[in-house]
Amino acid sequence: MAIRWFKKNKSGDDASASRAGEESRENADVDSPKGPPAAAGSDDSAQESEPIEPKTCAAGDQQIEESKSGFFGRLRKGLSKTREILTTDIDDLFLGKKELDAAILEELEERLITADLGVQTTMALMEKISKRARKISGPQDLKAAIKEEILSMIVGAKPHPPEKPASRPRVILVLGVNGVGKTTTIGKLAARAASEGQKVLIAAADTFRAAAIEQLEIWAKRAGADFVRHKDGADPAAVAFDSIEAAIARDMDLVLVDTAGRLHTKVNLMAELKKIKRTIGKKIPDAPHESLLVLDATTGQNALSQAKLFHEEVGITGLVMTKLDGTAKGGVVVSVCNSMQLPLHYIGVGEKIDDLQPFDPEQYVDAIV
Ligand SMILES: Nc1nc2c(ncn2[C@@H]2O[C@H](COP(=O)(O)OP(=O)(O)OP(=O)(O)O)[C@@H](O)[C@H]2O)c(=O)[nH]1
Ligand SMILES: [Mg+2]
Repeated sequence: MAIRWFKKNKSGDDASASRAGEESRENADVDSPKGPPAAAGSDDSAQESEPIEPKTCAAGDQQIEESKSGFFGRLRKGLSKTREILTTDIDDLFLGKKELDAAILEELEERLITADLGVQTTMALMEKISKRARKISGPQDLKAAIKEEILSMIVGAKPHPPEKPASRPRVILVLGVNGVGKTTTIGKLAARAASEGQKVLIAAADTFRAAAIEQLEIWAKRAGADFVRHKDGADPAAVAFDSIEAAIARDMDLVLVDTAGRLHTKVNLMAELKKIKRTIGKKIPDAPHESLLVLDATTGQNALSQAKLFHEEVGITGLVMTKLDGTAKGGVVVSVCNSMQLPLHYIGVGEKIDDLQPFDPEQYVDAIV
């Protein structure tokens, strides 16, 4: 059933995958003329590109306003399209009958795939629901069963409070394909940390895209974070290196490193990320303490393949899922959590500075079912 549906719709998936790739640095190269020359066989090229005097921004001019219920309200609203697909008319499905029969199961299966749970996760969920079928009588039972089984699939992705790193500052490297929301997420994370009293420094290691540095600097100002940049086209590893050095000198608590969007299939761009990681590790041996992969929920199942490939290539420690506001593809969270053994640290539900919250599996299930 699901396979038949999947085949029918696969052409659509491919289209979204190639859309995600279109804007990527398809032809960019680690040693492309856009970047500075890399030193032969050495990561110490990090020191070669010309630094511009790091700037310090004024202390936090924006407070994070949030209340749990307020955020849940926004989460529910943002995920209303997903919820509609999953649960609307479940009552109608049972029309005149009490038992969960094959026709209802087939309809449910189609809904799970439409909400972007992916074929594998849908199959696993259907198996669990089918096993409980005899005990399900009526729509409320079915909704409760879906809720429970989805929760069991995503609860493992609940993030644990970060361990205190052996060394300060804590360094978080942020990566992902083009346009997923890396820079925005860094701005939001910086604001959260600053509002908790942490001293935050943001490193502009996306030196590739025009205006990327200015965009990040605006976020740094809003969050009240320090900001370290080089010239456009500089070696991103050099920016990372100087940022860590500045953060140590200024006794910072947290360094957030922005990187250029890159397609997960481009070997040379993955090599560039590995170099950034190695360079950071030269200054602080156990850093980066986190390599956060940002995924855009609206890309649906493509987000899952990004997660798999980035993890294989550079080793990520956790995930952030953005753009859950207004998407009908909220099921991708279930799919990613079920398939990847990684914590989902944050979810983004809007473009504003306080539109980022720690992932809470119970809340998430309540918002989609
Ligand atoms: N609706 C919504 N939009 C978001 C969210 N997060 C980011 N965006 C928007 O997505 C767009 C891209 O965000 P960026 O932060 O620039 O993405 P990026 O990954 O840094 O992009 P590149 O640096 O070009 O690879 C911007 O218009 C953001 O406002 C979110 O949670 N919800
Ligand atoms: Mg960016």
